[in-house]
Amino acid sequence: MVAAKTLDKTDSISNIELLDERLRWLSSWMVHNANNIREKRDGLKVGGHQASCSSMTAIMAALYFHALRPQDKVAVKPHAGPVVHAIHYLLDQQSQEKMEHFRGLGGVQSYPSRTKDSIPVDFSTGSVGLGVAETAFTSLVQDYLITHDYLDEVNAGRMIALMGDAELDEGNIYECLIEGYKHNLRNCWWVVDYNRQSLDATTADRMFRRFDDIFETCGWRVITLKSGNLQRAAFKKPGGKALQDWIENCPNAEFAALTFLGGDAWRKRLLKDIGSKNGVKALLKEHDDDGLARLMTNLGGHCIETLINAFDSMDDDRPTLLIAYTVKGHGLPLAGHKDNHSGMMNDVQIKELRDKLGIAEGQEWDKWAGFGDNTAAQLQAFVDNSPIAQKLPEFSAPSVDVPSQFAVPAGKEQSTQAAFGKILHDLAKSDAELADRIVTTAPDVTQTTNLGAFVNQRGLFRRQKLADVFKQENIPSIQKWEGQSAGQHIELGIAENNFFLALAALGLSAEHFGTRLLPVGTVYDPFIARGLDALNYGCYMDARFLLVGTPSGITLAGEGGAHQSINTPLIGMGQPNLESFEPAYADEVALIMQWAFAQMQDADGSSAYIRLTTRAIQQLERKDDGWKQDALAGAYWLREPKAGCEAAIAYCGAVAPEALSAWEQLEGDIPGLGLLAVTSPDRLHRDWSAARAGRWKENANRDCHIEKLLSVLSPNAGIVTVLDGSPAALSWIGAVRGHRVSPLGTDSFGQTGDLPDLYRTYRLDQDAIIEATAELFL
Ligand SMILES: Cc1ncc(C[n+]2csc(CCOP(=O)(O)OP(=O)(O)O)c2C)c(N)n1
Ligand SMILES: [Mg+2]
Repeated sequence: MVAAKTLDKTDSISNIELLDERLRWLSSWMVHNANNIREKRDGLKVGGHQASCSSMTAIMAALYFHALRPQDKVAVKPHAGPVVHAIHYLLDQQSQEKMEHFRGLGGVQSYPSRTKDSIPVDFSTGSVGLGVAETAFTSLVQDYLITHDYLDEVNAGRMIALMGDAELDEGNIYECLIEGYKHNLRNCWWVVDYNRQSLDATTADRMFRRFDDIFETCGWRVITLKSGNLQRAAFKKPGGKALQDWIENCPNAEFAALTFLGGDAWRKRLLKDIGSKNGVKALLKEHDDDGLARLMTNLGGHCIETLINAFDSMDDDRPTLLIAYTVKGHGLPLAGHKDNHSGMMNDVQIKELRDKLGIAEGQEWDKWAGFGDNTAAQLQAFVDNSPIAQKLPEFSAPSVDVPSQFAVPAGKEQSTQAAFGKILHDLAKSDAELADRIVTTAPDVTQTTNLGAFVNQRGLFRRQKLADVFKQENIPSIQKWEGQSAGQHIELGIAENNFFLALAALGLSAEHFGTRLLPVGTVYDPFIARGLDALNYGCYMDARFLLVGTPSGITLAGEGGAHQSINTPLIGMGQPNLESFEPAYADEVALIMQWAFAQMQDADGSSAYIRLTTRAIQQLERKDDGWKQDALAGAYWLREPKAGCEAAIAYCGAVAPEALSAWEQLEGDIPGLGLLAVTSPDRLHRDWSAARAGRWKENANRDCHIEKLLSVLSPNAGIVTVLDGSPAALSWIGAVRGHRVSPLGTDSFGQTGDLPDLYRTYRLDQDAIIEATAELFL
């Protein structure tokens, strides 16, 4: 299954050259069709990137039709998306209809999407840099599976990123490089489409060789493909050395401009600069203008033979950066122009390209138009037997049993964070299969987020054994920090971006490798913002993980304004594919965690985010389990209101004691006052939106959970909402049935202080709740 296909090189080079050309055509045509031929209803530009695609077609042709192995996985530069679709079109795995609907509803997505595209997409891309780094974390996950005997080493794939050179400006690339080095990253290729152009401009010449240094320092092999075969042959001729030196020293912008201008401009410039050098005139004379342009742009990243030789040479598991020099817009009239990122060929230009390729008008979508029958048959056979045709389908891994309930940690006073740690610890001590599949991770906050007990029980993951020096020296420590291959905690450095990318990679283990892992990651709640794009990226790929943001809010008191999260409840509400909760009591934590592990495995499920606190509060005596179902739906009446009651208090999370004591103070004066325990503003709001949309879309007239809960109150009732976070997370509930709302919460930066001072200052205390409730009656 894993052996690379042996191909007759000479035959395959010429086939791949033709395929390169065909991919350039199909990707150009797809963009052209969407922008210039398909009917437009909104007057908006459709968009697409012909120059970015053609910059990469040779690299992609050489990879997909030669070097790829069935178990390898690829992240494709977002704006080269059309090229992957064209590849699958040649394999009859993509339809003309979807290509015609490029960037239309149900059509080929602008950027490769795991969840929205119909072709196999290993990694979504779009936010540049993230897909690249994701390959490294997926390789780490692969190693985790190998050392835990879930995957055979012989089936290890390479995780490959096909990246634009501007992606090298993204900071997350370097954070990932450092983390990769710590974990002995292997089986990872990053192939740079080094066209030295980004969106705005040509790249700074000063960067030459800088990337080599950086990557080599981090243990990577760097291979640079500067020239193609034609250039290398020319360099060997008289005058060739002068030409080579000239190319070496030519600034990026000038090279790009001359590329755009073409053969005549190249000739004039070369004659001016090096015409007097031995052999140069004669060398230039060997080529007509077109030939000279071809020679000058015969860079490594456009030369199939150079590319496949390079791929063939990378036959071990060393992480490798392959810098393939290219021209943005290669083979198109856009080549080299600094504005070509969103530039498109006009009608005349696309016609000229079509004619040059011998494609008749009306046959633009024919896979092999312009080739004779024999060549067409030969190419089809070649493609059908190529590596990409052998690509393994994604796996669907069976679910892991989740115990029907998690024991609630004992203790009259507990914090939700401590309860979370204890529940995980209990799982770690159990022989439940679930416990074996849990992988925990944290960006340098393992201990302060209560993951320590799990790690002590289940061990720190390291491919190579890592001694716990403190233990060896018999220095007492509560933390066992010995790394071993069987460990189940992946310790990461502090970079939160890496943390979220690791969670995403772990959360796709079922689909990528056929073994379901259940990742649990903890992060200080405010620093979710630091990795937010990576979190969004993981959710967009529908990776499944349990995120725990803790501690949170101004309840963090002494830690001050830089550590107190404010808007994370809104992040939880706004993020698709992530169900968020903020429990107040330990039994709610147990309930939600149990639900989350099932939800993470449900085909229509999602990831989950739980916002926790270190504030220990008095636990409740429950009469029965009646509250549980409602709690999972987002809220339950902790104190049931009387029918027609004029007021209610709705609280969420750490401020439960304040809400409860305010309720106790008020219920004598306001008989039947309700106290609503909100466990998930997110689920309440989603359900409300879905129910409203459902009335129109599916003609399904159903009440949503929050509507049902609030229907007990008088239509004129007022509601005080309170949480340690943005008040907007709850203030909306007034809109459900038209109740007046007085929202309490934090909407300015926190500061240091003790809890009574801060809750008073930010109006989260019992008095503030009483004042707000009283005001409802004014
Ligand atoms: C995080 C992020 N920022 C900005 C963009 C918009 N954008 C898309 S491609 C691009 C430039 C990419 O240049 P490069 O990686 O060199 O690709 P090329 O098209 O040159 O191959 C930019 C700025 C984006 N997609 N993601
Ligand atoms: Mg570029």
